[in-house]
Order: sequence, then structure tokens, then C-alpha cells
Amino acid sequence: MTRSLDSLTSWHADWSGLRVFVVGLGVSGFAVADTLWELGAVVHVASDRPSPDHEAMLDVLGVEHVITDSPESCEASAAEFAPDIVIVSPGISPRHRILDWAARSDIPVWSDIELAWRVRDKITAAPWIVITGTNGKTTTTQLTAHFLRSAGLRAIECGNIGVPVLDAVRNPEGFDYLVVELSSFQLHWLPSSGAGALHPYSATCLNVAEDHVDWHGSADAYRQAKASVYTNTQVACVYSTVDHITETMVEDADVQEGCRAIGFGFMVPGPSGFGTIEGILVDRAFVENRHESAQELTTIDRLAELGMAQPHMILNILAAAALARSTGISPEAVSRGIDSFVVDHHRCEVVAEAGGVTWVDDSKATNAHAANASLRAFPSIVWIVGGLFKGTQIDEIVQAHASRLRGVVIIGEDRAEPIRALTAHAPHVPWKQISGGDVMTQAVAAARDFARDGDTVLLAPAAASMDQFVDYADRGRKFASAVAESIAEQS
Ligand code: UMA
Repeated sequence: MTRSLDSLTSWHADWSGLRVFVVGLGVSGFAVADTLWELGAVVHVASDRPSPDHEAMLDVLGVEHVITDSPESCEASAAEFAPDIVIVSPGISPRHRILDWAARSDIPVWSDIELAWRVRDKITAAPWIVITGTNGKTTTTQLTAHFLRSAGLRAIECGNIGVPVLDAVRNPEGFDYLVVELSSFQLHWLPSSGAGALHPYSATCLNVAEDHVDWHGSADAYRQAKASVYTNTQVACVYSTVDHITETMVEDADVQEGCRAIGFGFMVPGPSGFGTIEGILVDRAFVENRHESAQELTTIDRLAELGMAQPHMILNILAAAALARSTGISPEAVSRGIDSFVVDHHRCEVVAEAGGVTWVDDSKATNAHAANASLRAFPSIVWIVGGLFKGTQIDEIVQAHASRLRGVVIIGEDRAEPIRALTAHAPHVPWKQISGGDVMTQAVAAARDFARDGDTVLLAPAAASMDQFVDYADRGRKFASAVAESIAEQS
């Protein structure tokens, strides 16, 4: 076909007949295929482990799909289909051979996020507030959307949070703002310029610690992907004054004329920042006379009453407040939003207290940085750790918390990393590894044996869950039910 892909920047452009090869049939792959089908494109989906539900839905639509059991067969399938573009799911490795093939064949590679950006005008062309970071991005995304809704705006959280951005864009309700959580994978696939480049309304990278090194190839490549969140931002680049690298990212970013840099952190903020003054969370960025005044949003005492006074939560609230206030909503709307916000499951959630022992589910701690935040919060801990470490090491957190570890229970198929780190940095701490069987029931039983009066049993695995569980939520649910069973047995 002869049409220029540069012309495809609207839902209302002519997409008919465009040949698109979609790689991956999970949540994103299906949203891509469904959207393109609606636009009249010719779609072919290839996936090695397609989800059966999505396969069934493609059958209903009449969209062609194949199971490719190897990268070679994926490439062969693409070559036979002869696409105009390839669209990859975020989880596809950047070293997958389909990408070499596309480069050799001069075929552009897009992601579901780029497609969503191009067709964002289907209903309302809502501005995008974009959020990334190693940790806290889901909570910050929820907080930001919640603050906007508290101001009476129509806002939806989408992206890596689990709702494909394409679904938000096509939602007939229409929105005033999309609050988009982007993972480093999703950022990696986005171009920085040209017709498919995102222009966020406001953007933040909350923090950066080592994660997903195996996927990106290096810690530096991971950081670069995270930094790209700020590219082309129009109104506010929100950065952390606690994690200085995020400020450097903003300084180096190519942003739109007039875009402001807004810092957030625990300290008394400067005239363009959000922070705390004597126990009060304040905005000194979007207020009149910001050189001399600050606007109160809430207090740390109030957050303590709401169960949200943990240091990482205070930072999430400040970042979300900055993003939300950049749209012009009132500080009262933010305060109301803080009062009515409910924290999600599996994030430092107390699931039981019995016999002097507190059981905490922080299954969402899928990397060392997140686990570090929860390990810091308790004085004496039985730690349940392990899973997929994604090429990262846990030396630092073992070293930092060794003195407060009563015992360690190691789960996951590959237990070598925690055993190595414990042997090196916490030789006095007893540990037990769980190999096979009903992992969580055994892990909880082992933790119960270690725990003493006043201890916290903390599921903060510092690793992804997919080796032994469906996802982190499944891991957390199994933990909570194993704890409930264990307590019932004892009583
Ligand atoms: N697949 C292949 N070949 C491969 C790899 C995968 O064919 O080499 C296929 C799989 O068989 C499967 C599909 O690709 O059919 C899965 O694609 P995917 O892994 O990209 O997952 P999706 O279901 O599309 O979900 C993705 C995000 N997943 C990942 O980035 C791994 C979801 O984030 C996100 O919510 C969703 O898009 C909507 O935007 C999850 C996640 O774990 C929560 N994110 C990571 C994180 O937060 O740490 C990055």
C-alpha cells in the first residue's frame, strides 16, 4: 500500500486495508487487534502463549491468529503475511528476532501505546498525564485520577495498571484526562519524535532503582527508558527531590516551551515544589504568590489516621497532588481526594493479627526497591522472599535489614539469589527454602515457626511472581488464605 504512516494520526484517518502483524495475545495484543479491526485494517495476530479468552474473542471478530511456538515461526508467519507495520506487546523482548526481521524489511514497529496516542481523538482527545517510576506508580496513578474525579472531572486510570490505553481511548463515556501508568517496557517502544510521539500534558518519573535489567539489557537502558517519560511534556515535569536522578532526567528532557519543572519531597519546598512544612503537606507551585505562601493539602497526622503516613505513601500523595494541580483543580479537591482514597490490596496490607504476630501482604513488592520500603517499616521481621529476580541482586536490602530479620522463608523456583545474599550478608539469620508442593501454605507454616511475639511476617518478595503464581495479586491472595487457614488451625 502507498499511504504514508505519518497520516495515521487520528481515529478518523483512513486505516482501512492497513496490514498489521500483532505480536502477543494478552491484554494489549487483544486491544490492538480489536481496535484495528474496528478501523477496518487487516490484522494477523501471532502469540506463543495466547490467552484462550482472547483467542475466542478474535474468532468472534473473524481476526486471523496463529500460535507461534518459536521466534522463528513468528518471523515466518510475519514474512508470509507481509505487513505494513508490526505492533508488539510490551512484554516482547527487544531482542526477539521479529524485530531484526522488521528492521531488515524496513517495516516500522509500534506499540499499543503509540497506536492509542494516534487514535486518541475517537471520543474526546483527552490530554494524557503520564506516570512511571520503579515503585509507587500504580498508587500514584490511582491517586491522581481520584483527585481529578474529586474535582468533578472525568478521569480514568489506564496503561500498565491493567486497563489498556486503547480501551480508555475507545470508552464511549469520553474523559477529560487519561491518567496513564507506563512501564519501562511500554516507554522503550515509544518514539521520541514524529507522528507517533507522545506529548504528555504532565509527566513524572517517581523514582528509579534497579529493575527489569534482563529485559532492557542493562540498568542504564532501563533508566533511559524511564527518563523518556518527560519527552515533549507540555505543562509540568514532576520530579522527586529525594531521588536526584529524576531531576537530572527533567533537566535533560526535550520538553515543550513553557513546561515547568515541579519537585516533590519531604523537605520544605522551594517556590516550585510540593513538600512538607512542620507536619503539613503543602503546594508551593500552583499558588498565587508562591514566593511567600504555601497552600495546605493535608497533615501527616491526618494521613496517620487514614493509614497513609508511610514515607513512600507521602511521596506518592505529593507527586499525585502536583500532577493533579497542574490541571488547575483546586487544593480543596485534592484534600477531599486524600480523605476519601482507599489503598489497593497487596500493598503493605495487614491481612491478620494473631498470637502477637502481624501478617502483612506486600506482594506488590516485585523488586528490591519496593521490598526495601516495607522492610524499613517493621522492627522485627520474618521475611518471605523470592520469585523471579529479573537479573537484579538483593545484597543491599539484605545488608540493610539483616539486624531486624528473625528468619527468612525463601520461595520461588530459583532460590540461589536469596541464599547467596543471605550467606554473604546475614549469616546469623536462619532461613528455610520451600521447594515444590503448595508453596504458600508451606511458606506460611515455616514463617509461623520462626515468628515470636511482636514480630511481623512480611510477604515482600523483591521479585516477580510468575514462576509460581499467576501474578502478584494471586500470590497475595494465596498468602492471605494460607494465613487464615494457619490461624484457624491454631485456635
Ligand atoms: N508473548 C509472545 N512472545 C514473547 C513474549 C510474550 O508471544 O516472546 C505473548 C504471550 O504469549 C502472551 C502475550 O505476549 O500472549 C502477553 O503480552 P505481555 O506480556 O505484553 O502482556 P499483556 O497481557 O499485553 O499485558 C501488558 C503488561 N504486561 C507486561 O508488560 C509484561 C501489563 O502490565 C499491562 O497491565 C497491560 O499490558 C496493559 O497495558 C503488567 C506487568 O507485569 C501488570 N507489567 C510489568 C511491571 O509492572 O513490572 C512491566
